[in-house]
Amino acid sequence: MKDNFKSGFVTIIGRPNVGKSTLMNHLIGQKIAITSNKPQTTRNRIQTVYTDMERGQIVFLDTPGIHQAKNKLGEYMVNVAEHTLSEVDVILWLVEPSTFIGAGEQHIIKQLKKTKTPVILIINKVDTVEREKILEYIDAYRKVFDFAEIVPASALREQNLDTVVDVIFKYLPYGPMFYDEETVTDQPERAIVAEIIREKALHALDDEIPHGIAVYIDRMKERRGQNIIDIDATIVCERDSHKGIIIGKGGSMLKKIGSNARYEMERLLDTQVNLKLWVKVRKDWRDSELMMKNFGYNK
Ligand code: GDP
Ligand code: K
Ligand code: MG
Repeated sequence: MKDNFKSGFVTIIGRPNVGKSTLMNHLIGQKIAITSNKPQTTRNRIQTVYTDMERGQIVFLDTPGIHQAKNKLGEYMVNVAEHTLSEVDVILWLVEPSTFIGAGEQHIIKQLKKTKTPVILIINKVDTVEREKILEYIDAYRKVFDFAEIVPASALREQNLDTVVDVIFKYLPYGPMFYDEETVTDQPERAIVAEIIREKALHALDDEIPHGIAVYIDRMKERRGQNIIDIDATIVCERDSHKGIIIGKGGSMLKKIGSNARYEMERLLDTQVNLKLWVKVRKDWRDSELMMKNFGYNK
């Protein structure tokens, strides 16, 4: 390790769907956080690690979005996000490429003004706009907050991500390695597997249901001497009608979710996966702290 090795914590904040999870996955070069075009895809704080033996180690915290809470799960998610701001060394704020700074952004600015942590603004998804417009967006944001840096980028197309890493290192303090070189996340395999199933369900289902689902792993076991893992998992939803939709005609929807999830698990775990899925109804679990704890959303 070098004398001038840097290390620290970086939180990625921003409104739902701006690309926070996508950015984190592409920065560390591995898909850990699930992504989808639906808001509130990310519920817990997920930690990932980027190590460059020459420069340092960045620990990223992918947080749920900062927004107005509607139920206990919402409150929990907002708490996790706002709490993180003062604990980290650098804040990455992701925004859509636009000059419009609305109520959601104003709410975030209010939170940012409470901390002394340097804020790097990432104007994401610049692959979707004309190059000439980017300066206007930078200008609009420069006026509303004193950013340490402003970087236009595309998380999805991996444009300008080297610059993102460079500016993060610029603001990180000198420090030790927190994790060994191979570590990419603090998430246990079981949690990642559950999240993969939740992602495939989000992708396959209509807008109404996904907010109300949780996934837990009943069993995850490697068959001795064989390159195969048996995984039993349960998708929890809030209504009987939702259960019907998740299962689908003749089980077709559940089959689709299962085979998409299995494909990705096999790539992640580098083994064959035998996945069995169940669906259960737990009415209003998002308003029950006890049930939330059960599904891994701990205060
Ligand atoms: P999060 O809610 O902020 O974590 O957002 P996600 O990472 O889940 O991404 C939301 C959606 O935006 C997904 O469909 C992504 O594929 C898409 N997305 C993320 N980054 C980019 C980008 O740089 N360009 C484009 N075109 N789409 C992006
Ligand atoms: K999302
Ligand atoms: Mg996310």
